[in-house]
Amino acid sequence: AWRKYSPSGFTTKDQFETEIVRHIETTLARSLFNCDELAAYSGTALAFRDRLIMDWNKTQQRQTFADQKRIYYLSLEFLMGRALDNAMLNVGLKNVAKEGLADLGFRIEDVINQEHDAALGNGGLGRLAACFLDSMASLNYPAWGYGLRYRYGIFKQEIENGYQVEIPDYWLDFNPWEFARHDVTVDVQFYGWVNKYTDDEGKQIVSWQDGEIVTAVAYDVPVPGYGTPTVNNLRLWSSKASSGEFDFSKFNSGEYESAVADQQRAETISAVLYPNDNLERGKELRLKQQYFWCAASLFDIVRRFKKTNRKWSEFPDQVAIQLNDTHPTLAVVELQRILVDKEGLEWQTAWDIVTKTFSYTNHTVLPEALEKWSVPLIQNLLPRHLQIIYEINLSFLQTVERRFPKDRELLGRVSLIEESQPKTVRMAYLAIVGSHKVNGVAELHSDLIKTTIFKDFVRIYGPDKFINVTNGITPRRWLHQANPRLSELIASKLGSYEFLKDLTLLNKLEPFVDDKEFKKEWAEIKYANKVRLAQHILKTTGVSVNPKALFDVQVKRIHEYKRQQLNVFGVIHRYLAIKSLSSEERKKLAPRVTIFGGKAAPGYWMAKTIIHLINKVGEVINNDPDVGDLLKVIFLEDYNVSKAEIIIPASDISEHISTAGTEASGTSNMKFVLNGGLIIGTLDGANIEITREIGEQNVFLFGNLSEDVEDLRHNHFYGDYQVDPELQKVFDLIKSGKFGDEGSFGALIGAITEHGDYYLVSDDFNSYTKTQDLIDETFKNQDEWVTKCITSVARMGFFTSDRCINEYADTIWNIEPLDVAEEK
Ligand code: 26V
Repeated sequence: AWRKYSPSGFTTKDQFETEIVRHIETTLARSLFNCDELAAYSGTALAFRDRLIMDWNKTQQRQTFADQKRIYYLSLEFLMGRALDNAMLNVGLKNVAKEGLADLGFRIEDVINQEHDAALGNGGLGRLAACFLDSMASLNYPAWGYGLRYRYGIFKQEIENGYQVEIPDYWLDFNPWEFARHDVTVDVQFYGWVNKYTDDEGKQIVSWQDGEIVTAVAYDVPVPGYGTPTVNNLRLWSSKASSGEFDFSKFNSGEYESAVADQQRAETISAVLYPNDNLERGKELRLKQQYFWCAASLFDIVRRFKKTNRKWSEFPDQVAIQLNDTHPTLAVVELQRILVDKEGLEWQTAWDIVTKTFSYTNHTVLPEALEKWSVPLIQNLLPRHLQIIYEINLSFLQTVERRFPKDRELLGRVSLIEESQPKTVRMAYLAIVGSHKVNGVAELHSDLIKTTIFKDFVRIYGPDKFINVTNGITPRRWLHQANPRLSELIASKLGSYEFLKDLTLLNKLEPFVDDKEFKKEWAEIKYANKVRLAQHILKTTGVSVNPKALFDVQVKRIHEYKRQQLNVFGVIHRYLAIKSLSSEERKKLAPRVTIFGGKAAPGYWMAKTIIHLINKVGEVINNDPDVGDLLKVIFLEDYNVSKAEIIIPASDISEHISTAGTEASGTSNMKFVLNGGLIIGTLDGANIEITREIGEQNVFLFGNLSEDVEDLRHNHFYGDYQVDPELQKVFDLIKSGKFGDEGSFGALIGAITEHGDYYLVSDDFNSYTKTQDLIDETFKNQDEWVTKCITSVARMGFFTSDRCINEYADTIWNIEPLDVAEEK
């Protein structure tokens, strides 16, 4: 029905062909005679971009006209992946493009594959932000994303001799999906000093003076919703030297080189995405990035609000700002500064507005990931902000003292300033104090933050400020786009594609678990997806794998807490078992392909050692004639969003095996199950809720519970503790030099045998391998296996990011969707 609102633009194949040819010949100035796949991609992208622009403009007009509350999602990461396929599907014209491209001699898949991923994120947190943008647009929420336009996204990973090598990801050569707004700029100040004085009327004036100015330039990216004319905006800021600041006298005095150096220094701010995930390092440039982006975004938001001529007290009725982790916490301080220093509001009046505006999502309990910025660093870079932070702290601590007069230690514990050497600002605490709601991302995680890292704040503010919003994923990208055949099969049974907008409709699939024909088609689709992945594996690694084998997948950032080491030790254990059998006995085994993928932070030595071990183990096992098809070990290079779209639909079992209590939610677990794969997992993060939804009989759970982790860790140091004997055999083989590099692999083992086994690999090993044996047995009965898969998919409705966004809208943002039907 929405299509009647859609603007002029192509709708037929012939019109599409006219558009693509026009773009190739004029926009790109290329001849049709040497039109290669890249040119075909460029022309197609430009044609679809034109279709989005009209709806985009209308959406922005509609939102301005409606003059209602907007949500601003501040995230330092948006892991968008590719845009073309998504745009074609959301506009509903992929088939038109497919046929048009075929006429011109191209296969649509090859054309889609030309696009470079927009990889402006590390992992879960960044991809969640991208799913949220998709849902906010699809549900017609008036929403903007704000982020940084990094020139280099997350590095490209290559594996050389089994080691990870990082290659810069220069991705902006040709990007048709962004629009530079050279007229939308904000000057951002750094360094300088604070001048406090009393003016002629006796008013106290605070002014932040001098220092250096860097200009933020807006780049806008359209975010199309699915099956709606809403196209929201993602605004990314790029840094450049301010024209006002640029010191032209340097040219004249012959200091050309130093003038250029100034320019480059400004551009450095938005140059590169920090590749750490769950590890904070306190680098000055990162703090500069954070403030640059917060200041530009806040200025933009305030500018838009001021155009409405409302009273400041109405700001929180017009504006909701969500802090994606603590990275944008300086926005809290910046809004307070604008209201007090620039707009002249009373401190308390301003602070009420600030806290009603902001809310904060926590994504991790790992202590090494919690942001703490050194006070001297902030003092130097943002002198006025440091004063404001101290004032916020003072008034906060006074309130706490009044409420808990006898508890002196409490003040020290909750202070925004940690009395360390040097002193640091605890950003999570600042985010809590500056927000009206704080949420975790899965039930267990939300419970854990309330009882551990934020316990004191629950006492101070009461329990209602801390809530749970379990993560979700967009079924458009992660089912319809990544697995079109499965989506089509589901639609054929449910009678429409309506489930892509209301994922709970999947429950209507459940009656079909006994439909023989349906099950056969289901299995065929999984098999075809596995064949496709097998081809990718052959092409990229040279290893040939049997698509009939069980595909066992672990793809995610490499981190000790995610326990890829447990997986690879399990693989070696399996190898030892195979070697110990006679060739007759081996015939009874279930063949398996274990697939790993994921990047290690460049400075995370232990994670890189895990990658090395996986590759070396693969080399030995894949070339052992005793093993053959029974076991293959694959490390897939450069795991990213577009590779995930190939890997996830091809999985039989995927691994979500973090030490209980460490993975806040996990979101790939949801993607795998939605694509008809089963999971092996610990009782951690969203695995718990997935189990509750799809039923315990459909999940392979193992390992210790989060409530027992503390005691187990204690026991490693003070109890009588012995490494699991089967795991010891694995260690012995590694130490024998079978996989080379005994030295660094020794350190991996030492972390378990000598240094307390913080991630409880040994404690969970037996349970893990037993559960893997159960998986082998279950997989032998394909009929039973497919039943489990279908039942699970039918029960996954809860995990759509649409549900998640509606929860944020109702319980935190207090905003309503914009009725698109009202527009004529
Ligand atoms: C933290 C840091 C620390 C400073 C250096 C750069 C950097 C970059 C990213 C992060 C975020 C770490 C937190 C994170 O990604 N958490 C993940 O969030 C997912 C979405 O909620 C969730 O599913 C994962 O379980 C959680 O690990």
